[in-house]
Amino acid sequence: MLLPKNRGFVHPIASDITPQSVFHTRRNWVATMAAVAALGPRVAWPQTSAAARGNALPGARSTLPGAMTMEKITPMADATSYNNYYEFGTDKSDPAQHAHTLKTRPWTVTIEGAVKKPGTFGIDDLLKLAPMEERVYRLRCVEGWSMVIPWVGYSLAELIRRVEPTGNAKFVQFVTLADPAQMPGLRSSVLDWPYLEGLRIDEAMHPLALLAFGMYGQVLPNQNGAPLRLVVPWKYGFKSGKSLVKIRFVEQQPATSWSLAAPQEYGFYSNVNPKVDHPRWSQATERRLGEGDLFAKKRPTLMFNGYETQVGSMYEGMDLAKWF
Ligand SMILES: Nc1nc2c(c(=O)[nH]1)N[C@H]1C(S)=C(S)[C@@H](COP(=O)(O)O)O[C@H]1N2
Ligand SMILES: [Mo]
Repeated sequence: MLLPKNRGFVHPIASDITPQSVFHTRRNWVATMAAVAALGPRVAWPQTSAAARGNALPGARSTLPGAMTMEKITPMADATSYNNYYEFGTDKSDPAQHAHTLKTRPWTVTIEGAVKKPGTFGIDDLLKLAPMEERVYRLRCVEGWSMVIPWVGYSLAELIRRVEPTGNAKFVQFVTLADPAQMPGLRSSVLDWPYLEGLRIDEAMHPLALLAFGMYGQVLPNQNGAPLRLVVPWKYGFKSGKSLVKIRFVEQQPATSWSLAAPQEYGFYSNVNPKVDHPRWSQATERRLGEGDLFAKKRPTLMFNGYETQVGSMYEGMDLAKWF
């Protein structure tokens, strides 16, 4: 593993992060409830003007255990305007403001390393690789906010099986786009670019690990990781790399951008765990985007973000305080 470099990076402290409840008003509430009521028992989400502009990308409702929480879906306007995509700036409003410069066609994803069938795949072929499913997942950022999103995509395992990993493929590294011409945030050295993430091979093969192409029935907005991203719902949000361009199968635990920037704060595993606090933020509770005002009660954070039944066995015998 590479040695971490100290670049004097200081992640914003909790009080520096504008609570989303202040960032947005409750303007979406009435529209949300009206839309939910109108659509009946099927998965429903607020239809906003932003929603109306996107290109449709429907998915069949997933039957995978854990893939359909009954919790209230976060308004699309909140999920698309308050998020992290550091290649477009470090403020929560930067991705929505600046990600329009991202060009999502042509787009390829290169698969390399310990696989029998390496290659470069075009985005339109990847879209046809497996049937699109709609999965409603919680995603929790280590900063303490969470959301419930109807993603559209298929299990990353569908792609992995087709490239036939060899016995040396113990880990998977994800490399995302780093093009200074499209991404103003690359001028900052806040992270090592390209943004790197990684999973152990069994985690990457877990059916809940989603290769997402859309959300809310539409292709992904740029700020949410177009044209394709990972969604690993039992891990902190930063494990879900956006705008993937390369997937590498490797024998050793790969480098990841957040661990390189601050290894004492961001471990390789980063499973959501209310009992293991981040050095500067409690992980015991969370605020749900789009829900209530500043004084709204926080929700308790669940072990593995509520996916313990599905993923817990992968970590049996591991000291999760050590392997955080
Ligand atoms: N390429 C890239 N991917 C990224 C990030 C990033 O800065 N760059 N931020 C991560 C973090 S910290 C979170 S919480 C989620 C946010 O995802 P969202 O847009 O669905 O809210 O994206 C993750 N993926
Ligand atoms: Mo995050």
